Amino acid sequence: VKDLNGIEQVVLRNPQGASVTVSMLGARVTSWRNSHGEELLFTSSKGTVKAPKAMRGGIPICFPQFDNCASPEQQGFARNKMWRIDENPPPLKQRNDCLGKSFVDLLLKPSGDDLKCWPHSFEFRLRVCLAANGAITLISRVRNVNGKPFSFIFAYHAYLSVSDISEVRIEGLETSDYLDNLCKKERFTEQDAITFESEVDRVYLSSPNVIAVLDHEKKRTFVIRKEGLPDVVVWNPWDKKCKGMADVGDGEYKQMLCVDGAAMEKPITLKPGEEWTGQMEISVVESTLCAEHLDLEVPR
Ligand code: TA6
Repeated sequence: VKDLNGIEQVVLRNPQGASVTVSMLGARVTSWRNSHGEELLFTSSKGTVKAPKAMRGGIPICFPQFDNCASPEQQGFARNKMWRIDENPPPLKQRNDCLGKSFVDLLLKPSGDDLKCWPHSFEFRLRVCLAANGAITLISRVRNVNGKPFSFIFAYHAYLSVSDISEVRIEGLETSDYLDNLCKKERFTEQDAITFESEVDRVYLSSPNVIAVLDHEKKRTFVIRKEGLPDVVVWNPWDKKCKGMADVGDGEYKQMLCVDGAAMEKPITLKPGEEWTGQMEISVVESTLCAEHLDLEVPR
């Protein structure tokens, strides 16, 4: 299936009617719908989908570096590259490999231009899976095919769609330390569940692997489970920054919340031949009982 700009995308569907759309541009999940057809990810109404810069929203992949050399791209070039489908993906062995789910594997290898900017050869395999219960799982495997070790940062920059950011609470990061990007990356310790009254841009460090995003107005909880990703980035630009963002409509900050499974603070290092795996699953519970009643095993 092609999008409006002629860019190939893959649509996964489950028998219950849920769907996931993945664009070849950046291997970005651009849509995730539940079995009622309701969109669960935020995408900006002003989004442009023109290579090499993709639309704002969905789930972009941030890799391999935070600042891009001599390029306007932010948070790594992978999100603005054309990936390709692996028609012969490796066989599924275990539940973590998306056994019993519909899935697609996308591949990225660096081009000559990428190597000028970040001189390390890698193979990146992203597996995107849709489960029978509508959960989406993203599994990234990065292999070092270089002669030397290299280090990289990584994030699943998930733009969740919420009813109204003021009605949202994140549970599971209580007591985690975080770096505040709005305070020169100063380190603080979280004291409570997170709620939103102004701009938030934080990297929660070595955080628990299960967190819950409760949307009280929609009576919905996103449950995020991660593996191999120590950090969680939480970001909402709020009104002022939102006005300065050309590709976001005024007031659209209310409907978005970025919660990223990430390896940001300490880069991942791979020796030649080594492979790293980082996985994030997002499922939805149509209820906002607090996490302990939902049996989410959110550590507190
Ligand atoms: O995830 C947090 C953050 O890095 C913010 O500092 C903010 O600049 C934002 O992400 C950028 O998102 P974008 O999708 O434009 O890369």
